[in-house]
Amino acid sequence: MKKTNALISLFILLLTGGSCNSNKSAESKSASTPWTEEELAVSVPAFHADSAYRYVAEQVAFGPRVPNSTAHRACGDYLVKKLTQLGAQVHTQDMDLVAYDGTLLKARNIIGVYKPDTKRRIALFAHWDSRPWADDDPKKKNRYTPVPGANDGASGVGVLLEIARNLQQQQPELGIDIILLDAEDYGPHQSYKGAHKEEFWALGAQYWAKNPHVQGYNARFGILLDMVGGENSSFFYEGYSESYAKGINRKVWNAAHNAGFGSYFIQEQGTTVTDDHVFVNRYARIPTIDIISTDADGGFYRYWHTVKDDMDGIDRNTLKAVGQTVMEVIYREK
Ligand code: AHN
Ligand code: ZN
Repeated sequence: MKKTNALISLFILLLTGGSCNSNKSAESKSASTPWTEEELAVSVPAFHADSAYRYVAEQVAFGPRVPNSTAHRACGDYLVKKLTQLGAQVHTQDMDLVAYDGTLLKARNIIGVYKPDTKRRIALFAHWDSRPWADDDPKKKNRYTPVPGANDGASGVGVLLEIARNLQQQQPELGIDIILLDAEDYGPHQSYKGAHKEEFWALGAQYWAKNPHVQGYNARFGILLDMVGGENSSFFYEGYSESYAKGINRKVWNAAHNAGFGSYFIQEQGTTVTDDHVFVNRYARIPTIDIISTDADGGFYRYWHTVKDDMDGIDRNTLKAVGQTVMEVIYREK
């Protein structure tokens, strides 16, 4: 009897590819590989969420970082200064980018390099611009107002600056590049009547992926952070990341589970998102994943592209979960 039940269960498991939720035990949901002795021997510094939170707030305080605005220029200067203070060798790329509607964007990618002479490298990405219009706002009157971009933009950069602060204190084996991309979020307004193309997004990433800051640049893998500060965030395996860099997804989610952040990093498939990493994979051919918060229905952050994407929505616990997880990965890499 028991044996028959077990066989039926196995049969169902095979039929469903093991993805049936009701059939999944708590244990199999949080399955992860423990670190090896060698990996465990590494001391990974503590990511300070308060410090990351401050870096997020400092960007938001400039106002919306919309390309061609004064706040955008000032925040760019701040980021260059900050990365320099934090001991990185800083490269900037000033670009004239053409938006979907023909607007010329004076844009700037900002890259902080640690251990420039090391061949083995990891690239960490986030976009530092913010969206010119809150076109997902529930109120019609707000849909041409710029978003504060606390979560959508500043959160990823804030986490990377806190990682940079740690890199200055303790260097991992590999060289690390902190790559702050511009003009991610100047994609067409929802009211736009023309064709919506994915190349309208992530303009700074497309530039960088075709013209990296160092000739012949390569990295073992890349990690993009997007919307990593929202309250009650969850992170699923994003679709493009799965097709281009499945092993990196597993590595990162495994690290999260080992570090106790399994409640944030859900080991299940999520949405497919056109984001900076798509072009890094496609043009620079660096296997790169996107850590991007989505809910169980695949929707983005609740205040995504609304005027409420401000500091009130930023939760230090989420910054910590993501920041510590990325540090676990980069410090244990040999
Ligand atoms: C699109 O909506 C096509 N991509 C979302 C990428 C994004 C926008 N991430 C943050 N803001
Ligand atoms: Zn956005």
